[in-house]
Order: sequence, then structure tokens, then C-alpha cells
Amino acid sequence: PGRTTSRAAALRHLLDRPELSFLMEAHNGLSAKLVERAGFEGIWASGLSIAAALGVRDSNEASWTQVLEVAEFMSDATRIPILLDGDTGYGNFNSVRRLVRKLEQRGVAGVCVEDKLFPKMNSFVRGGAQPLADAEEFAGKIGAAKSAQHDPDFVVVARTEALIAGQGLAEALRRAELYRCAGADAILVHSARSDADEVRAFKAEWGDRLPVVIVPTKYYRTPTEVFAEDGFSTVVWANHLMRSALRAMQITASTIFAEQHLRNVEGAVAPLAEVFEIQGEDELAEAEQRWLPQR
Ligand code: SPV
Ligand code: MG
Repeated sequence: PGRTTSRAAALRHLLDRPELSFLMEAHNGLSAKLVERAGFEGIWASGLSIAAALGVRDSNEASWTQVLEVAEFMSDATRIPILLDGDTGYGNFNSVRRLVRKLEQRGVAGVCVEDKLFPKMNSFVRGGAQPLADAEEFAGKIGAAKSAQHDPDFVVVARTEALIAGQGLAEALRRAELYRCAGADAILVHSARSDADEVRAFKAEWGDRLPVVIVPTKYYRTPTEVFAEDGFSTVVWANHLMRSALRAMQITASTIFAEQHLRNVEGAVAPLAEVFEIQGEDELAEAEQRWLPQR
């Protein structure tokens, strides 16, 4: 078994096990390493955060192969499984089949695909008013994704935006059931409300048909124990490393700009020694001893 097989199995276990699991956002190799070092068992490769870090909008302005490159750096930088936020799959069922094969090749453990239209927009912009994909067509996309994987453990999460789009609980459940029948491994149900009522109502109706993943970015006040008691599978902390990096970089840039010296900044940023340690400079020094002629 290669790295894909074991990491996909690890992600599948996180989704399937009875205890609540957590996926922490990362958006590049460095943030992925920090997620792993913090102790998390899995990574959410956030579309929003990757886009923001690349300086573009969460509207498929970065091409899917550019996202794939970022995911590959994250995969190479870590051992824990990565669930890529694959947006709408960057096209139709055929685009998704190719995406799944490429993700497997690069050691990404799974993909989450959402029932919106390409180019997507973020669920929290413009009040979430956005057209959804035709449910039957999207179910075909999920089936196509599942048919494309070589590793039986590769995970396909079907995400419904029905609640975000204001289409109500019944429509969210109808869509989730279609996606389950199409072969989805888990359902991500997203909500933009500041309380967890609608995702909890979804879970109560849904039961245990498939693991349910949630993203409490807006309902962050709900205690995590509530999610565990309700039997949710996985909580995604979706964008908090990108947002913390943004704030930290803003403060450092404006301080250095204003002061034109580094004295007040040096103690507030990570020492270079730590940067080299995270990059694995020691390993390179050892490898040079071993592989370069020693004169
Ligand atoms: C992401 O992190 O890109 C997500 C979650 O898809 S959200 O931004 O809430 O849509
Ligand atoms: Mg996204």
C-alpha cells in the first residue's frame, strides 16, 4: 500500500468512527505541517483559504491544477490525511473523474464536492443567494467520482448547499439521500446561520444513514459537546489558520512600515531557527554528509 491507501483509510476511519473527529484547515505546505504538529488527525484543504492565500477570490479564479499543486505540497509536507475542498468538482462528472485520479496520485485522501454551479462562490458572500446544481446531475457527479477511484478507501464527501440557498430542510434531506444512493461516503451539510438549529434538525431527521460533516464557522458559539451528543461525525474548522495568518501578517507589515526598524517585531515573530527546523534543514545537512563527496 502506498501513501494514498493508508491516508485514505485513515480519513475513512475519522469519518466512520463513533467519536467526533476534527479536520483543521490548511492552505499550503507550512500551514499543513502546523496542523499536523498541533495534533490534528486530518486536514481540510479549504478552497476559501487556498484562494485567499493565492490572492484570488473563492470563485474558481485559481484553476483546478493550481489547487492540485497546492494540495500536493500539503500532501508532501505531512502524513495525516487531507480532505480537499473540491468546490463543484471544477466542471461536470468527467472533470470530477479526472480530479479524483489526480488526487489519488498525489496522496490526497478524499475530496468534498458541493452541489453548486461552476464557477462557485463562497457560501457566506452575498447572503448565500446562489443557484444549486440540478440534484440528479450532481448525484451523477458523485457516482462518477466514486467510479473513478482506484483506492477503495478514497473518500468522496457530498456537500449540500440547500440550507445555504434557503431551500429548507426537506430539500437538504432529499438531496443528501440522492447523493447517498449515488455512493457518497459522507454528507457535508452547510449552514450560514449563527445557531446550529438547522444542521441539528438535519442530523435528527437523517439519523445514521451516512456520516455527517459540519462546518461551524458561523455557529461557533455552539459547544462542541452538542455536536458529539447529536452524533455528528466530523467538525471542520474551516479557515482559522488563514485568518490568523492574515491578522498576524497585517500587524507585522504595518509595524515595520511605520517604525522602519525590526526591534519591536523580532520578538513577536517565529525565530528563524524554528523555520529551519520545520523545513527539515537538519535532514539536508545529514544527507549532504552521506551523499556528497566529503573533501
Ligand atoms: C472552505 O473552507 O472553502 C469551505 C467552507 O468551503 S466555507 O468557506 O464555509 O464555504
Ligand atoms: Mg470552499
